[in-house]
Amino acid sequence: MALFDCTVNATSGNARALTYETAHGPFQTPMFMPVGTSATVKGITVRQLEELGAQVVLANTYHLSQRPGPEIVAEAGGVHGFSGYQGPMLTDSGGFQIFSLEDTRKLDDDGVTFRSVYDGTYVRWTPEENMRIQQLLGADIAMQLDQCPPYPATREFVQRAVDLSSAWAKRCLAAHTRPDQTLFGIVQGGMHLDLRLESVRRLLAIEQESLAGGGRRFGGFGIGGYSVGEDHETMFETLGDVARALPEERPRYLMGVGNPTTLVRAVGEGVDMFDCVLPTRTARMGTAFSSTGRMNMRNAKYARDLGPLDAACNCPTCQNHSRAYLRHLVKQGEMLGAILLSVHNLHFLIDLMARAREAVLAGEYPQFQRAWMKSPAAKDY
Ligand code: PRF
Ligand code: ZN
Repeated sequence: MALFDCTVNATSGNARALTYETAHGPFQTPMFMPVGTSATVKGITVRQLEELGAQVVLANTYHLSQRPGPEIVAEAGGVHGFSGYQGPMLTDSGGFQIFSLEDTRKLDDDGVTFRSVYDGTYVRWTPEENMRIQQLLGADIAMQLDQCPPYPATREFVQRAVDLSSAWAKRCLAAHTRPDQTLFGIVQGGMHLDLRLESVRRLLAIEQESLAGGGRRFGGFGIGGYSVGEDHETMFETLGDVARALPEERPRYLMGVGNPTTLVRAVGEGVDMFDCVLPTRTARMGTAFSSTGRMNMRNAKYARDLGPLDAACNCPTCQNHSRAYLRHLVKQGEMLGAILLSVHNLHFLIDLMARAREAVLAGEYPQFQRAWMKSPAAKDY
């Protein structure tokens, strides 16, 4: 297979199983991607990521561009050489971080100016500058610079975010030249189906124009702007139509979503890839996903519970440690508690998507989804 080729191995209902080729090997979908914001999945070693069966690991352009800086990462061999992770990697553009972390930012048609949370200095990003940084970071997949509107937002505000994100998509695609890296466009449009479909049409038109001029195509598509405060059902009113408006033979990546039940439902709507800090962030707060729903490991009911965290799980944490021990670690603020729960939560989502893929390959995804929705794991959704 050639670089960035995408093969549809099977479909079942609207769910898909893809294989995608990168310079650091293939990945297979449906897939959950652990988030390593600052080129580290917090508390987890590269060896553990491999053992967990992580396929693609994320890093964030915002954070790495501020510390240690893209030149230092590039000198170290890019995000792969720097972090030691040799599988496929993806950098998010950082657009989302600017719009969520920064209260002092100024948007204009040409780009965005913001104050770094690291040292308060002003930083100017045009789409071209963002591409320069992501090409220095050298992940296998780069994301376009986009604007993610908050929720709720007026229709006019969301329309402007689509206009700006489309204009930036075109400039990012034109500025992107690194041969061993591909660029994903990002769909915006808030909760308005017509604006979302307009965003898709514009991305595809930009790509056609680029190809006609001897330029590149998008390697896949991010679906941004969801999970920004709306409830689950609101997202599902439009998600399926948006996903299925995108080209069939390219990956669809729902950005920043990590709730297990949302993943199962989104795969059923034709989404292929996910990332989220949820499994690792909640682990650091003492919360575990499980086959019986979320567990708060601080709870006194686990004080003398010598059973495994989740009897249905075969991760290293569940193979080796009791609930009583995990509760003790979490209660004492021991760093091992956060690490062991992070391992378990990452395993939970990675394994869930591996099983989703098996179901698609067997032609049984609708049954898989129905069984999940009836299971106790879906209850605190
Ligand atoms: N855009 C980008 N990254 C993102 C998002 C987005 O809209 C979201 C929204 N859930 C998460 N991460 N570039
Ligand atoms: Zn486990």
